[in-house]
Amino acid sequence: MTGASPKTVYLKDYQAPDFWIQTTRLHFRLEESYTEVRAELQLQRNGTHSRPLRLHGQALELLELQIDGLALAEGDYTQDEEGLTLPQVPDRFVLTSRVRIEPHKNTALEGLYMSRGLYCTQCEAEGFRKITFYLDRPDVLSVFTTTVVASEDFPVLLSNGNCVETGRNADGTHFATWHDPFPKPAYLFALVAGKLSFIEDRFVTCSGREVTLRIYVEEKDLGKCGHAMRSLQNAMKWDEEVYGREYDLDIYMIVAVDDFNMGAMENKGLNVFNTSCVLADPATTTDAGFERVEAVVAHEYFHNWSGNRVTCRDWFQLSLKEGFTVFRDAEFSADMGSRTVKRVSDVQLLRTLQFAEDAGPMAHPVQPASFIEISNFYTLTVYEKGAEVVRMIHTLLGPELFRRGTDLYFSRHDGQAVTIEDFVQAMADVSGRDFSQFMAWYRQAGTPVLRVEDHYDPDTREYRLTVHQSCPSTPEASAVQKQPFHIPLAMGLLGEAGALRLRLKGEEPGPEVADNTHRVLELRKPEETFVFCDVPERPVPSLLRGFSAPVKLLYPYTAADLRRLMTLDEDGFCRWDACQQLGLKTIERGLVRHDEEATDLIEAFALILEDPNLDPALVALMLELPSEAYVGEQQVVVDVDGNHRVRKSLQQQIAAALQRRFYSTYESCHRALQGCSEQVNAETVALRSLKNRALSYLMLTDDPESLELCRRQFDQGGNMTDVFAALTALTLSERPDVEMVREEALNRFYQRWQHEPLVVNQWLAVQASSPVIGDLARIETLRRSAAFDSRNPNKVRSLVGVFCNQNLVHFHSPTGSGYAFLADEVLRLNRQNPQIAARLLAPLSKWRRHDPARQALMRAQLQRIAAEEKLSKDVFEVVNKSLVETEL
Ligand code: B3K
Ligand code: ZN
Repeated sequence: MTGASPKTVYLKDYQAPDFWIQTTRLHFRLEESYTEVRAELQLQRNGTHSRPLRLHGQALELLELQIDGLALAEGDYTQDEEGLTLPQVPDRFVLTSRVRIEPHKNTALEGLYMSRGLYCTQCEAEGFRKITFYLDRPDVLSVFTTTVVASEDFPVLLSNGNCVETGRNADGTHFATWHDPFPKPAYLFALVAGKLSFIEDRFVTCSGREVTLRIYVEEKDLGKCGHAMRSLQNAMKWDEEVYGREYDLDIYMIVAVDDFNMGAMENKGLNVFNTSCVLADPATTTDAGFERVEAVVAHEYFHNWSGNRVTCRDWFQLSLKEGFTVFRDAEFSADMGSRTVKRVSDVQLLRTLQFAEDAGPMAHPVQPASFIEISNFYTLTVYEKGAEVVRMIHTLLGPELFRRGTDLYFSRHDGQAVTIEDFVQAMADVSGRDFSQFMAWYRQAGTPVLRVEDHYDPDTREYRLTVHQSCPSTPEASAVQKQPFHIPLAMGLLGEAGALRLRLKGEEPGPEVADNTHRVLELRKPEETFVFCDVPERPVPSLLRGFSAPVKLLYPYTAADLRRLMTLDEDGFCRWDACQQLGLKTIERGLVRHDEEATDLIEAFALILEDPNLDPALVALMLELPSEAYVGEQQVVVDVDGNHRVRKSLQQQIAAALQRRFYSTYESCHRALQGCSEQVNAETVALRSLKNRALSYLMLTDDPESLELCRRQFDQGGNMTDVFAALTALTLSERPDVEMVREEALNRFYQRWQHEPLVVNQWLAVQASSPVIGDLARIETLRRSAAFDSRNPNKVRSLVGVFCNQNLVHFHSPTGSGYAFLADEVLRLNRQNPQIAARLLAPLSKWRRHDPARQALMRAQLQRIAAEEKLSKDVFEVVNKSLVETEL
């Protein structure tokens, strides 16, 4: 990197804007090779200062500038790479600018760009400044009126709000004018223009207003929009019922585009979505894909209140909208499907990837104190840990008070740009509770560790539970500097026959205590002891029920304790986690002993497979051994090869020992699914997940019959979930008889689906993630093939991202070839699409967790990137923070 280093921005330096923009009138002329943007801004000085007007603006060719209709001369302003300065302006005036931009050349997919012939925008966080000169900060809210002019080659012209006028011009172009009555920050602006078809439906709100709902896609995809539309309607209804939130415009539009840096964007009234989060059809989309569409559609819809009506004061408050909205969408998904399954999959994500982020060089608090490039802070910490923090508030207050808190928050701050503190204050005001210690969750990075000890005294029948909390050092603070967290610890006690009643010492044995088998203990000090009375036998503690806090919990469970939890606990999450812990213990023993037998696991899994009361979807999850990533996350030095070897050996033992049971499970699920293979509902999804778990184990045996079964499922599967599960099983099997079948299946799959980009992505990902076939040679071949397109983020994620994050043995090849491959990719993307480049870097940034030989190789690649001449701010920040000398 040469030239000046990019600047760090600090939360403590926040200052209110010098000017407000009351109204914004935009006029876009979309020409063949460029776009002209005219902006008319009604500005107003904020206060009585005499500071200059400083507007953001990047890569804009300034054509004209006027104040109150009078053209400015060159000496009246200065322009630099970041924007425009006007030293002397009136207190209230209209600023008109005309600029030229080049959407066709915009490969960063930020600002106004083109995706497959379609104009679209992405403005969050700071993309609007690539469209016109503006106060591109979330605390400047303005009423937007937007006119889009284009040739008839772009028949659909959309922007935020309601369409107020359309028409034709004398030169053969046409136009549409949109008006959004709700003041909004520029990051919520959107424009779309192109050839699009749509499906339309409606929603009648709780106050009886009719809202038009439209989903715009390419004509070929019209048949795949039904699920997104139903999800939207369900989300609208749910938000009215659960949060009392009603939609506010006459129309709600979703547009699907192929080239998009993330999942979707909540622009007011005009969401822009990655096709992967809109399109769903049983023939082309797996059940997981359906769930993702439902979750993302809901998430963006919920932002209309948590993010748009009440927005963020500055980008350090990002979790104000994202953490809260993820919590809202998670609860929605839980209500639509299985609560436990949703919780388990969220916890899996958190405990592997977010915990790793929290332990790495990019670790930051949910409310970061500083950043170089805000795009790097759309992280699992801000989103998922942020959602956990909101969930803890919900747990501490209970649902009724929490709802009163959100009601107060929305009504108090409607139309404002606020802070995380404002959100928590509303919760404090309705409950009278003190959240000052709780704020550490927002301000301290790192995953707290709870070490739990207990003692049972059969004479006094007292059971003592002692919890020690600590938090490791992270870049912003060392362990000793950290304040203890206020932690809700949901728990219960299990006797041999099931739940025991709970009475804490000092509590009267009143009626509330009589049936009480569940408690939320509140931890505040580094060490706390809770004494339970009248405990008839030595109990097994069921701790962190529902994953009540994003912490690592350490308690010395025996295999028998875990079996009790697995079979008897009232909490589905703890039952699942008991399986994970048993799996983890067994893998860890296997790493030391080499000949570890899976006996405990086999016995436990046999019990689970026979439990008629368990939801098949939960059974499927319980039968899955902890992922290599999760196992690695527990280790000081990740044992990449050992984890893979031991996990695989245990899986094979389980498969061999329970083969008959897996066949019968497969058969019974298969029978139950007959005639409904095209349906996607909670029941069929659950049955398929269990059936395919059984298939995956069966394919680890040598039995020829299982290969036949797999083949049949691949050939006949009436839906993508089954077909893809069969293909996945083929790519994970090391049996010699599989080889030919596998390559043939991969070829046929590609031939069949090559014109469906989203299916091709799955095809890339299944190969990229396979430790059996996904070596670097194959990845490079795929990268050069017609199936790949380096400008499309979905393709880059499916091939490069999946290889580097999920195919641990090959990415971490001792030759260092995987690291060099990733560095090449990052350097290429650094110029083309910095956001994606920086994101891809994550696995290299975790170099300190590896053995010395790998550390040296990973570090060398980071240094190679750091030496690049023109590093984007995005990549600069990740590379430099990763290389900083301080030991974590
Ligand atoms: N708010 C957007 C994310 C924007 C990312 C900008 N780099 C999607 C969402 O969280 O809903
Ligand atoms: Zn969001």
